[in-house]
Amino acid sequence: MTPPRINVGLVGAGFMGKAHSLAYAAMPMFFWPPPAIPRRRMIAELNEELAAEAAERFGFDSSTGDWRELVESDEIDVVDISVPNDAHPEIAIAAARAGKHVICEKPLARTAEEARAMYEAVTEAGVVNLVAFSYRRTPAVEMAHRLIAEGTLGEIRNFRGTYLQDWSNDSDLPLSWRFQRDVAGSGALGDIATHVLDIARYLVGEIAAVSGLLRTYIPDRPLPSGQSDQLAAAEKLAGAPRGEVDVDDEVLTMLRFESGAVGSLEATRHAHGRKNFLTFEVHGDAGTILFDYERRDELQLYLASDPSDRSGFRTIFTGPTHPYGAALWPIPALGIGYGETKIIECYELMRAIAAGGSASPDFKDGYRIARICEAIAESAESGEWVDLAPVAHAGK
Ligand code: SOE
Repeated sequence: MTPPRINVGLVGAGFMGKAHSLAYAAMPMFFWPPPAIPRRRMIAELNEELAAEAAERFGFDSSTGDWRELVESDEIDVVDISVPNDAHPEIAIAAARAGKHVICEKPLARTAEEARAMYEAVTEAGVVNLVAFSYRRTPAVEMAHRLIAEGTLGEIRNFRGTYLQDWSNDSDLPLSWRFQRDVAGSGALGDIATHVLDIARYLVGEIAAVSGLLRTYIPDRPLPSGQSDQLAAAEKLAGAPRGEVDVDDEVLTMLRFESGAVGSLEATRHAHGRKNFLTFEVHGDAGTILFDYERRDELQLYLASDPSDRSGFRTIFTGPTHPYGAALWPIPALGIGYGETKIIECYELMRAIAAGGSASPDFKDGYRIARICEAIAESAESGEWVDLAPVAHAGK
């Protein structure tokens, strides 16, 4: 059977554009025969010149300086949104209305209201939709999901998650879009805590209530050059003028799950020494698992049933016998990278499209996570717990 070709239109050629382009090119090399072969058909960027260069670099057949041309093109089957958060709703809703399947980088949107409109548009159009929370694709994380689903840990009691980075510590780092509410929607909350929320929901289930805390450590930053030159000229200021940081640098929250389990989550981009420290620890009444993304080929498992004189955490190195392992590398602990998690994400997207099915996490998940984030911010403001009502199905 010749796998179907699926024409991809990618909007954005930055950090995520690179990761997604790699995934479209490499996926069939790993998953053969693939459910479908993604074709890098068209790429869009801010202008024709940037787009043409990106097409050359990332191997796309054509390019445009206007994402609307890409969304409207009959040649495109799936639209990939890899641009800053404020552009997600307009592109996703236009793509859905044009009958295109949609993959969107996380967080889905700046607000729950925007995320809801995106969820409704893809539901109405009946297109496949996926939010790019790719850390759950790590084989060790998928193995954790399998162990929990099989009951190996027994009844789940507690989820403890972290996502710690330190790249924001330099107070002279410019005021990029990630520090501006207008563009990003929030700071560490939307940018990295959402990754942990996705994994918490995937491993333990739906979150029913939160009690949050937010902090901003660096209240202002130098304006990016374009803006600073105009301002400096206008105000004849010595040195770079600074702009206000109106988002959080750190978020902590307690969690209550619908299952009765409890949990906690911490995320910051200000933890000196922590680079991409996404971790979780899950306690059940029969055992515990630990995962640390900085040691992503490993999963730590403790079983309470082990005899006391030989009980302890065992290290499971992921390899060919683990989730997605047969398609990846033939030797355990050979080293899974960020690229492979995006390749697996691409495989799942193509599988859903080829089967006419649905992908996960989808826009409903993205909307739910946006609501959880708003509840955390609301709770941080009031100092009270905030309950979350179940998500009503779109269109209802
Ligand atoms: C920055 O914090 C960032 O690039 C996030 O935006 C990504 O989602 C994460 O995967 C790596 O760190």
